[in-house]
Amino acid sequence: MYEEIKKSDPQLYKAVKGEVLRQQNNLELIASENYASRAVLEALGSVLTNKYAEGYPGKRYYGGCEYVDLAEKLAIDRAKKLFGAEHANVQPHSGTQANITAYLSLINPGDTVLGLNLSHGGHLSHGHPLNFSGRYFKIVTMNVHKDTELLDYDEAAKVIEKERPKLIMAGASNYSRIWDWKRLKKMADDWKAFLVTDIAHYAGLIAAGVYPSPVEYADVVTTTTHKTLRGPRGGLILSRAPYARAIDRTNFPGNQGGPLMHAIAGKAVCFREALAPSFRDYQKQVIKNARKLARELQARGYRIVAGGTDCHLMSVDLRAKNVTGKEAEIALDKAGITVNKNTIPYDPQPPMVTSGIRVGTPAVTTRGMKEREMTLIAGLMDEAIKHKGDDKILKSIAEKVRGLCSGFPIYPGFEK
Ligand code: DSN
Repeated sequence: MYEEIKKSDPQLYKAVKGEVLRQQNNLELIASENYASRAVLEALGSVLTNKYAEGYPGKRYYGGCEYVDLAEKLAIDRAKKLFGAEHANVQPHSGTQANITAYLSLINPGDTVLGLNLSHGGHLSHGHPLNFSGRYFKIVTMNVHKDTELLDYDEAAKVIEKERPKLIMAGASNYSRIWDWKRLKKMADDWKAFLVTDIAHYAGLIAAGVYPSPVEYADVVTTTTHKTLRGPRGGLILSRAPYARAIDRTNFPGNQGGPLMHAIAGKAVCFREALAPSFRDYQKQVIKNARKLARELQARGYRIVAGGTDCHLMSVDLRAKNVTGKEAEIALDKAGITVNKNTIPYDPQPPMVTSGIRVGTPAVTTRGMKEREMTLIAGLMDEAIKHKGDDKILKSIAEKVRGLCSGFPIYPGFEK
């Protein structure tokens, strides 16, 4: 595999080959990562990358678009069918760009936006002061309740009444329980705010019908296509029909230039895969695995934020183990287990240290792991965290991880 790169660019080949082996030999527990299918990879590596196609199918600024039009139409139709949406724009290069388009289609710079507190599970593009969202909009936040660690809807309602946001941005990159989309829609309607839901993390679960969909409630829904949805890296916007024109014009020419046609082809492949019955089985297993992993970690003395999970991820509070998120991330990395440090709600530690790690099961489930392996993984994680200062033990755990992973090949043949 990768013969041309190997021949022409040995330096880069090292990076590509190294990454193939890292993915195969390590346990990937980063909640936002997954392994795209070979068909998705083929689309991404296709000649569609050569084509400029500013505009939309049938209305382009370049000639020669008949085949990329076909790809984009397939992606649009499949996305609409998959999520039951009235309109789909498949051009956003990323989730953040989808969010830029969503905001600027509905409100103006300077307007007030309500988003989930970043350290309670929110996302940079929902109002971080250094992000465009925090720079161009006045951000007010919703929080999780200190005791339950569930979204505090009553407090959010009070914030809405006081601050009158023009737009509510609901969604998270680290919230393990169910969002009450219907309640949020009512709260938005009460004060004539738009409801945008960013389902980047839950998209695959929602497409499979194993997590509630906001599509019937939200004015606009944004997502990435590469997390639980298991497609190519990229973004997607779904909306009600009346917003279609504003969304399309804001995304192009408002926010992006030429669409990445190879990525759009990859999205078409991914949406077709997600429409297949086997995708539902996969997503059910993702949740079963996450719940099992949470229980196994709890049994080993780890506290799971909000008491458990209803989706693909969980936040693990490490304070009882006297370990920071940063230390755990480093130790686990040395043991071949990849996670990211993450603040827990009301975290006493700063964001570069944190008291927690975020753990997710989409990637390990794609490679075929089930509940039995979740028990093994919890044990390996615990062993690594306990021996965080002992590189020799961490190396021996990495060997065990490698042994476990060898039974679950991801892309057989890629390593040759
Ligand atoms: N970086 C993504 C995540 O890890 O959740 C969000 O953009």
